[in-house]
Amino acid sequence: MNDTVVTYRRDGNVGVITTNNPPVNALGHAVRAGIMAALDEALSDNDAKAIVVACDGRTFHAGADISEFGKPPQPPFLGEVINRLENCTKPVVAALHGTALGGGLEIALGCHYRVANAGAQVGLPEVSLGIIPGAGGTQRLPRLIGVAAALDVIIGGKRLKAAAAHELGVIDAVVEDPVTDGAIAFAANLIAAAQGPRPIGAQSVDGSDSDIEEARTRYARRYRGYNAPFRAIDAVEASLTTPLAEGLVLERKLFEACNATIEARALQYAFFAERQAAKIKDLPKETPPRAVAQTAVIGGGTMGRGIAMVFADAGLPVTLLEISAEARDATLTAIAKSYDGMVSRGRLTRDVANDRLSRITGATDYVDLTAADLIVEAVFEEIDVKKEVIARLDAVVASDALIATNTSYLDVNALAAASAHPQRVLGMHFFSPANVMKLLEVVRADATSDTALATVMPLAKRLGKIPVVSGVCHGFIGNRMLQVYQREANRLLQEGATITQIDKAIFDFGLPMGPFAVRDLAGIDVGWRMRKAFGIGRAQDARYSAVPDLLCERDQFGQKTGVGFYIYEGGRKSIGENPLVAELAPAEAKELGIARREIDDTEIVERCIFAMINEGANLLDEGIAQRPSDIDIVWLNGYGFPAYRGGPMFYADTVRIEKLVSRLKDLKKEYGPEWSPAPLLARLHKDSKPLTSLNR
Ligand code: 3H9
Repeated sequence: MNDTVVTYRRDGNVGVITTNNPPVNALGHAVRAGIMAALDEALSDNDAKAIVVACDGRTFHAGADISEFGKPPQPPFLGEVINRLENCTKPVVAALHGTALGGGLEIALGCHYRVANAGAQVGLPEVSLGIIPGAGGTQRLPRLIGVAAALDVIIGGKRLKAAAAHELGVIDAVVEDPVTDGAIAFAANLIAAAQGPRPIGAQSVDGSDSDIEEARTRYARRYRGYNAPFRAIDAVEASLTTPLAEGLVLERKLFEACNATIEARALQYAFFAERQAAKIKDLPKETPPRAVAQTAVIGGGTMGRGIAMVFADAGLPVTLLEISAEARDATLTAIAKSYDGMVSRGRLTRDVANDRLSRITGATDYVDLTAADLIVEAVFEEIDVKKEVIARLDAVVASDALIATNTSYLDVNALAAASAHPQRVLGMHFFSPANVMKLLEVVRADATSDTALATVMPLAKRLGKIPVVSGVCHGFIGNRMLQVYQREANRLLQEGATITQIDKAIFDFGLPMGPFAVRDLAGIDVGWRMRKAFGIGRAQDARYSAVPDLLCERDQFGQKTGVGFYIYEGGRKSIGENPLVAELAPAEAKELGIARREIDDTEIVERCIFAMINEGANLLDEGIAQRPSDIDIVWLNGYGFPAYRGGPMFYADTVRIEKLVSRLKDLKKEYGPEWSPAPLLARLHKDSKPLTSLNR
């Protein structure tokens, strides 16, 4: 097998080692063993005076094989392969294209010279997988480019494009395609100039303790709750004072300790979960997508504007329909202002911003949408308004054009029925701000065609989104779970906890904000209007908390009105709790006959998070979510669930289903049937299986 994964050939007096391990030339066991065998050949080939290490296919090695990390390691280890490359007596040149990441870059750093084509990128993304570079990256990169720049790559996750990598000295030359030929020519020049091996390990390190301390401070907030980034800083610190061989031993130790953490399991799980989410179980693989060349958005509110920018950013022309010329112009002005902001913050060049803006055309007449292949409606969250929009679209667009609704709660089946071609209707639930948030819930109505799904899932990736398919229910996957999470937060407030305590307990668990702070940010009125529209209140839930509604009745909507659960000064900065909340909550408890008491943080976290997990299990049983990992991807990318906990369903397994079910039963005794363990959890408990065993 090694023979076919890694091959050796000679081109003139250059030996060429080539890996071909699709899709990304991951450095699994066969590749490592193959490179070792090919090196034997290259070193014993007397006619080979230099060696090139290259890959076929779309990329140079994109890293170690992540799927091997949970299994017992099999020699040769990557570090051994790399040490052998570095110690080669013949000069070794790496030929980089695509994404030379993690172990891929480490291989290149073991080589004596590196060339890349213009499109290549290099990086060390290990901390995003809960580990540190484990094959020399923390020791060789600082030696090559200095500690400060290495920390940007290793901890900051900075990917360097070929030109930047060249400027920093990571690569020696940018060459024409095909890159392997460029590397062979580079090697031939080395031979001609009698240039020998040039191991990085022999170089000294440019940096100081203050670089290390600065990084510890700089990344403390970004990586709150994480382990790996700080162990990576420890490893880089060692490069300052220890010889390479010692540094490598320490790095390996830290790598192994990191790889044994829940954080590593969680982040590696999330890596594969994200890719799995793009796959729809019962969608025939060969279903051809519909071409999407022209898009349209209806409604220029916050969501509509953001969605139009998503299309424009991805290179798709988009027509934005508004109700009047004034509204259209105001929308286009607001979009131009958003791009201006990005330019002034240095996030885009003026040319790129202008290019994107030029793809957005305003319109006020449905006939201007005739050519659209995909139309996303983002009008007012009112079913009759949306039905009318869909019917009007039906009259002008091609009968197979796709119509997506950006609704957060409405019944997508009912909306699809407003079209004469319900198979073309689906939900595309973007999260706010649409041009920033990665998550896209793709809502599959009963009649939605395979073609519609086969079009939108890959399109989402092109748009830079992470798509997760959801069935139709109130709130789909994310917001349905959010509702029970908020329900529990409200109840804890009724029962005696303060909003500050609840928010802090959830923040300490790892979410970026607690449930009350989030609602103040998004606007408490959003949920209030939705509940009014759906008639949600005490009729369905005897312990329904009216506190948020009572605030809204006083026009206290959160940050935008300067007061919500908290009071704000100068817009976003909270200066303390709104005293009204501390009056309303006990009054409500009294009215409902609830005895107030001291509540500890463990109970707060358990009730908020376990309620959400139980609802997630119901979503699986109802077939709304395809697999537990899809739910995790929704919560990691749409709601800031701490990635080092893997998402609510992965987290449930770390708590253990047995403990979860037992706690749910206790809560049921105390609070009622809404705490009944989901039938799926009860079954898993009976069979002693984790939730993640259902991922496929
Ligand atoms: C590391 O190197 C540790 C070392 O320091 C030392 C250890 C001792 N392994 O993303 P895509 C699969 S840690 C296994 O859709 P794209 C992926 O699951 C590693 N499988 O393509 C998918 O499978 P499927 C450091 C991998 O073009 C298929 O390949 N490296 C790996 O959008 C296509 O992937 C990284 O963290 C892997 N390393 O993006 C890089 N990578 O088709 C991780 C991919 O069955 N990879 N697969 O769903 C990436 O960031 C992207 O895959 C990449 C391509 C940018 C390369």
